[in-house]
Amino acid sequence: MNHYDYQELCSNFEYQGEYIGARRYGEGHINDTFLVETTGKRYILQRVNTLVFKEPEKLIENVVAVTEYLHNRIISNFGDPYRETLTLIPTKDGQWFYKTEQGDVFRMYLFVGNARSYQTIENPEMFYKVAKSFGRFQNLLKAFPADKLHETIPNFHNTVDRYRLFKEAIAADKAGRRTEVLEEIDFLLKREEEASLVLDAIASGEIPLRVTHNDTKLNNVMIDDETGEGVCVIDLDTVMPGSMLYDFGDSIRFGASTAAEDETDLSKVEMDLGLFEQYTRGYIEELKESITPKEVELLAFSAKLMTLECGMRFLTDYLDGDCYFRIHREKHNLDRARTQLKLVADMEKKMDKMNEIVLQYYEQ
Ligand code: ADP
Ligand code: GN1
Ligand code: MG
Repeated sequence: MNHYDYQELCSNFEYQGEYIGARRYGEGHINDTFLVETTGKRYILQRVNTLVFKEPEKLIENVVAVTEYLHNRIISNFGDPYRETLTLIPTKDGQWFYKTEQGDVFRMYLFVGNARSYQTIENPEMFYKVAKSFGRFQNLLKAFPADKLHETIPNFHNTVDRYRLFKEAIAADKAGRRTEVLEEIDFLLKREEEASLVLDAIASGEIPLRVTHNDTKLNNVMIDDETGEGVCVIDLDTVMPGSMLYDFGDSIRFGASTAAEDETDLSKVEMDLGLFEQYTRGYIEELKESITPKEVELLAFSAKLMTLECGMRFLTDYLDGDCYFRIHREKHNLDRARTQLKLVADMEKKMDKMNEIVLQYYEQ
């Protein structure tokens, strides 16, 4: 990445106070995130990853539309809109992003204070609260006009299309890594048949398209330091029409794992049924009124599907030479892919139990 003069970059935005400094922040895999300290408030400065988001102007339009809508909804619920959703800071010439001469796109947000995002669940109750947060987020957007949203990444959770891209990557073998990962390739190809279950149910109208978050990783929710409640859902770049199953499944994939996403000791990696239960309890509690029988039927399966899809995306990127997800070491994407496949295998063993848990909370 280029070296920027952060003070100069920030000076394009309408922030309050005098600039003190900026440092790299957070553990996202996609954008470059910086915490900006000033004598006034704190801010987040982000360089949007334009290899991933190929039409950044449209991405920003989505974020503006969604955050404006959420601000109003939160105000009508007597909440604090500057804390309970993201707030974009405009540039001095009234734009919602700043484009450098080289074409890099930056945006600035208010920093959500007295809260943190976590990489692992610290106690089961925390995961229950995270589930409620993502459930509430979806409820807040229930009446959002979906046709206002651009598809920021086409086919984002189209698992069938992800298989197509995976097979293309195997065939091209751009980085010459195919022979090293034959076992992982085989594991994924054996499970291709199930890839279309959710898409088929959407196509037949059995499950509805909703406005969903689509990237419901634990570190995309800010948890209040005092109350432990999920206070703000962040990373709104993939808010698009989707299925609630994507949001549920992706949360389980990351948050219910007993190990980090990039753990190299696979004996540590399992899907914790206790955490699965806490999340299911919170999610169904929030969405009981809208969840359909078909969604209930596919809820536990969606955890496996999203984990399989994510494992396949990591492996595809490994085969392609690590162009999409930011890596911090050699074979990082392979390590990530392997944890996901281990989780899939573990979920297959636990699927009956997972389905029982879903029914228990749905029928309660
Ligand atoms: P990425 O798309 O790369 O995942 P995110 O938008 O999720 O980027 O930001 C990365 C991290 O930065 C988050 O996990 C969170 O810790 C932190 N972060 C992002 N926005 C804010 C904010 N407005 N206030 C506080 N922390 C934030
Ligand atoms: C990326 O941006 P971040 O780190 O929250 C990715 C998700 C993956 C996740 C895997 C836009 O999420 O889809 O599930 O990594 N986001 C995008 O950790 O591709
Ligand atoms: Mg993120």
